[in-house]
Amino acid sequence: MIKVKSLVLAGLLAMAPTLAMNAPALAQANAAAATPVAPTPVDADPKSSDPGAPADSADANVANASAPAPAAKVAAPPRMKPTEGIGMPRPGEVTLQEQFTSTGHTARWLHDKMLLPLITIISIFVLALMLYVMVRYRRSANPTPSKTSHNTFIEVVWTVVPVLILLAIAVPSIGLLADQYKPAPKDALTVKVTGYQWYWGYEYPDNGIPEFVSNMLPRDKAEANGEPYLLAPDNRLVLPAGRPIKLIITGADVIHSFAVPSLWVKMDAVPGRLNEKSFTIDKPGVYYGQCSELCGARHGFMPIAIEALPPAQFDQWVQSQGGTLKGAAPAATAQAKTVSPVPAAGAAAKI
Ligand SMILES: [Cu+2]
Repeated sequence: MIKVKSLVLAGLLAMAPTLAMNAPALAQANAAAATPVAPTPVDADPKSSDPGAPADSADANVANASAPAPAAKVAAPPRMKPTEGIGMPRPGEVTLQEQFTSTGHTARWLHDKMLLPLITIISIFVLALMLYVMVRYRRSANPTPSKTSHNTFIEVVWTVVPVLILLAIAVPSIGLLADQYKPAPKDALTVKVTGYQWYWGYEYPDNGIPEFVSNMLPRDKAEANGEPYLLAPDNRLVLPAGRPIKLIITGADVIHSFAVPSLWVKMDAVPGRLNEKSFTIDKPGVYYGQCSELCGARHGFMPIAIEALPPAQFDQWVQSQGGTLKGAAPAATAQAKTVSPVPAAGAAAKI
């Protein structure tokens, strides 16, 4: 026994210098690992910024990532105020949120104009039929029941009618399903979305804007901004309205899900896989969403806000982040060519 103890002691002594030497390195590594993960207050996180000025934090990132510095400093457009009840749930709401993409309009039409009326009519019809049978054929009113066991006509009807109803639903439903996974057009703006435990990272490869992260705003800051607490992050995903967008969605650690109900967007963010979601936002606005795949302790605290800007303002925002415009705006042709895979002539027509 004594021998074992002394062996353990000797072992520990032998390891002591190694441990001591590694301690600072370990502490450093831990600190580095903890920095982006810690759910720190907005101001304390070096990658976050004052919610009133989303541009600043991304500026810091741009500087760190040795992106080409812009010739002249462009001011970011002011942070857009959300409209009450738009791009967010409304109190007491039972249907889908108001939609702002074409697939969203189709989906809402299918839900509100087709599925809801159909299930209501069918439920009422079946209930009425049952009530009628219970009253009309009760024992006192119908003492000698009929022995009928087959009625070809009725059997054909109750087989064929449901088949026709299902076919009628299938046509728009399959179309909607296909629309949801339609690949983005070639000129779409690509943005990479990465889910982390527990925040989002956004990167604009087309514009040369490196990744910046988006953390939830604490209650006092969200309320001071006039934004919904638990839905409002510090840095928003800024996108152009009216231009096709391609989101490349992935996860860094576990499976998350990038979901914005009012844009009909919900796509899993899976580590090691690049999922694609393309859409065009109808009009400028702030559209809120949340992580929709249970991803750990703070799953409920990694909100999403998409700020859709008019195209000109979006370009201003890109420049304020030190990014280059996708395509070939005459002044930035030389820079843009290096960034954009789109031929300059085609791209010029777009701008
Ligand atoms: Cu998540």
